[in-house]
Amino acid sequence: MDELVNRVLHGEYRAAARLMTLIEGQSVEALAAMKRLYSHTGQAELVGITGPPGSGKSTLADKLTEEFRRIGKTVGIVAVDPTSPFTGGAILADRLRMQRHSLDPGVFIRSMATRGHLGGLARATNDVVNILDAMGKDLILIETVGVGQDEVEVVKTAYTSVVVTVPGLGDEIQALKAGIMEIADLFVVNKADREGADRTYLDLEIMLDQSPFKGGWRPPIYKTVATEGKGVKELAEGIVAHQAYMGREGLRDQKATERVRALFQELLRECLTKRALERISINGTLDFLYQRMARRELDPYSAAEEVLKRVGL
Ligand SMILES: Nc1nc2c(ncn2[C@@H]2O[C@H](COP(=O)(O)OP(=O)(O)O)[C@@H](O)[C@H]2O)c(=O)[nH]1
Ligand SMILES: [Mg+2]
Repeated sequence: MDELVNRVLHGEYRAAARLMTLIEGQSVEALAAMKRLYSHTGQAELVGITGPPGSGKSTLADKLTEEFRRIGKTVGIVAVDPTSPFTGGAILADRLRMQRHSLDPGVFIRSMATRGHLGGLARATNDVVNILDAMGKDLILIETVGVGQDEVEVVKTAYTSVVVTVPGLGDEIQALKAGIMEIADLFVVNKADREGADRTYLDLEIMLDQSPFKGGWRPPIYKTVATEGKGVKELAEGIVAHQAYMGREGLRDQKATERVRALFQELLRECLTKRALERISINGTLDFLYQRMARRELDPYSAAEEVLKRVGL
């Protein structure tokens, strides 16, 4: 494991991929490695890219990567997309995009399996982000579909959040408004080659006019055609400007603390639950307990309190 950690710290691609696989499999050794890597994290810029499926997030991430490579930054991409089944077309397109960068040692791309994370997707994503950070990647793009709570949690951990929309999503913008709208630092109207882009742009402008925005930053809106790379340079500049703003105002440190708080609480929840359940299970199962609750011989409220007492809390 020491060897693996050292190789990750030297930015070795295969070692990082191996550790990420161990993390996804919840291995105990992986946890030991994460402990050792932690002090080497904190340098990377974290950029979340969220929006509905098919809005062009992956294409944008790909083109942004090109742009950031041009200015000499190394890039990590973490793609979290529960709507992309492994057999689906989107993954195929993602694979092709990944291949384009596969010869560039300055780029590392990882797709997260969205199922089977005992510790939660947000936790696993955080670990992968930390590995990329420890590897020395300057910028980490985190692509998620803005659907579930899990994905929102993931985006919240980024220092800069880009929300992607496309023309003709009138209702969707309303929905966005309620949820991830408030976390957007930059907006993108992608597929600006399609009809209605100006309208969507205007809708967003109006919405921004009506909402009190955070501090001194009014989220700018960019029109892009990701497939052609149009508007991507401006978007990259906008991201850099936001990073500078965050640093200047001390907001980056604030976000970093928030990120650590979320990670710590998630870990604590995970450890406590695991230990407590182990303590009360018989032959590795809790079925007897659930059956008693189902028969109404025991109520789950008292049972939860009883468990805490037994672990000394
Ligand atoms: N017309 C047009 N198509 C685009 C644009 N950006 C992406 N696409 C296409 O939209 C589809 C979904 O893109 P993808 O990046 O996989 O979306 P994601 O699901 O948000 O990651 C792909 O077929 C892209 O080629 C754009 O600006 N204009
Ligand atoms: Mg995608």
